Amino acid sequence: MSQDNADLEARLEEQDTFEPPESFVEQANVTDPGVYEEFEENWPGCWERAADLLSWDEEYDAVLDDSDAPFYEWFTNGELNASYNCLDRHVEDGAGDNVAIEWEGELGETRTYTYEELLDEVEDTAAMLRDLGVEEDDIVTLYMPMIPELPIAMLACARIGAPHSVVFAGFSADALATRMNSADSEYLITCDGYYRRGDALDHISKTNEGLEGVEHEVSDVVVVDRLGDDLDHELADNQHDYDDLVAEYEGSTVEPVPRDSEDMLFLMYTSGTTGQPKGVKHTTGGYLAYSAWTSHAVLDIEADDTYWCSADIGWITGHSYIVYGPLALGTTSVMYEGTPDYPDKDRMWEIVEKNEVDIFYTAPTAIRAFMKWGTEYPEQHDLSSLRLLGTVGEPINPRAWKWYYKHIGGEECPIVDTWWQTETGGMMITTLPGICEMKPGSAGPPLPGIDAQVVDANGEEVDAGKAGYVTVNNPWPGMLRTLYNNDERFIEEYWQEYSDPDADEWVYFPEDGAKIDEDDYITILGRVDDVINVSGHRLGTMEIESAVVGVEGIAEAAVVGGDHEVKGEAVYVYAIPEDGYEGDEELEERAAEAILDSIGPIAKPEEIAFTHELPKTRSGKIMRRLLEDIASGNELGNTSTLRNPDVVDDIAEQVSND
Ligand code: 6R9
Repeated sequence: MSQDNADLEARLEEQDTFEPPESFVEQANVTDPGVYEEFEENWPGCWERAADLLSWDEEYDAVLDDSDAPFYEWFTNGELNASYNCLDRHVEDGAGDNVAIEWEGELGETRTYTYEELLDEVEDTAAMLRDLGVEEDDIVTLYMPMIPELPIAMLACARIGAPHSVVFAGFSADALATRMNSADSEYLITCDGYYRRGDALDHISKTNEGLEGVEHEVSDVVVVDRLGDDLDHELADNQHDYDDLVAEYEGSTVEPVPRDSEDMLFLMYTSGTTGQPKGVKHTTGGYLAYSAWTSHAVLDIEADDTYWCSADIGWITGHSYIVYGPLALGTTSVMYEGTPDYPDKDRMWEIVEKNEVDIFYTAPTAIRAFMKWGTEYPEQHDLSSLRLLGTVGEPINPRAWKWYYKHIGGEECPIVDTWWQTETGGMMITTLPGICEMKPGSAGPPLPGIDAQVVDANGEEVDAGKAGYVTVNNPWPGMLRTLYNNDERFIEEYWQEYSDPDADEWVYFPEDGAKIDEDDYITILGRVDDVINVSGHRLGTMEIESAVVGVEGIAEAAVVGGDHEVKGEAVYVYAIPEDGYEGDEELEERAAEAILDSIGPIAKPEEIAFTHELPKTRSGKIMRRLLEDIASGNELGNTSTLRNPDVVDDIAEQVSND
């Protein structure tokens, strides 16, 4: 390392605040620091600013109706269509030739859709769905990887007022069945397979296995052919080849259906404390306004930008910040099918250079992997087109933040560390890149109009520097409206903890721990429930536990998250064999297999340790904290409150030996 470089590294290491670069501020979408006050003084009217980014078929009467809190309604009696807002209006405005989606296939092929072309495809698919019998409010399940047919199908559903429920393609057959059953969904769009590191993966067999677990009749399954001759498969009677079928509707005109602002746009299942995934319901007006507003204010997206969010559309980040937000603003959204290290570890930077990407939004787990691979990969490419970087999904450690800032942003791009959730629909806590100073490791202040704070167990705000829990006092347009078919659980999960229903005071509890500093910057510490965050993906430990105890020969299991250098957290399983069984390799394999079958490869355990007992408190509760410390290799605290302190050493020894 040269002396200059060494000086620079040393300076960066010590620096803990960063001003937004002048060159960025000069062109930013939001630059007036008065925006915070403006939103506060004119709340909830301030949210008109978000609604104004959309085209409404029918003006709304009121911004917010809180008469049945916490079942809030936004932009009441307004009418609009999400697909119209993401497509037609740009074409009508003369921007039909602008690129909407720039797709990069894993094998190096590309597909480019202008707004006009995307609209055509969406209309054809919408006509096809309608002819299959899909009616307004029917839930259509989309079980697809990162291929253009996925956003096309989402927008086609939105066009005819059929909510979609996207199931992440990496999820298992069981996960597909659970979600289709819960949503009572009779239509499915899937694909034959897809590529991972050059290999063709079979997706249709997994789909068919999942369909066997669907309890109601599935009317139609449409299968996209991604693999061509790379996979032979037979279509069942109710299954159709997507290309053949959609070809029959080429050139169709399908008028966008005006939807009430509060009509459901989509369902998205996410993990919670108990076993069953939660069906988070998002609506048309509030969600779209909020994803567009945050794309504008935080990601600084403009129509002539090329913007790339490297998330998968199967997660909320892809919904809000690959599809709905960016397309509502008429920008070019890059979509990458594959893995960051195929064919080589510079793939991401090659895509940035080739497409002259202006804005790049990714996850800390990816940044940690880039960092591990080394600076030579980004250095092979010209990244000077970049003007803003973002991260989401989990806390980013200051070292990874600084690496991203220096080696990807060339110290010229602000970084937005955006905290939010499937349930919030869009970003909640983050700096505004044209206004705020950045503090690596801290997400920043709540966005204008978002009344978030850090409180103790009694709901009192904690002092600067003390740890507590994030809560949000005001509703916001992008919030979930309920859990599908389960209003009761909606209240229990998010509102019970800190609200005072008698006083009609409602406080949203996201179940994250945090600290706040004297400038109101919030540092997120992680989940406080039984959810772990593996590579930015939320996994319920209970779901994994129930898969493991379902294995013949396993009596009891505890699943916890342990620290992991790249993934942030990794899955650790502690299990007790039943009498007559050995905790041997075979049992370990069966446990791993059960997790793969019930959730998918993202939940692959880092370690499965067998033990004759689990550490329990005197009241019989499993001491998860202790298991987490063992998994993370931390020093173990006091174990004297345990009923069975000896077991801890046994387990720790086993884990460290592996
Ligand atoms: C968007 C998304 C939500 C959970 C959330 C929190 C964690 C997300 C974060 C972050 C620290 C950030 N999380 N962003 N933690 N800093 N910038 O990830 O949604 O999959 O529902 O996960 O992710 O723990 O509660 P989702």
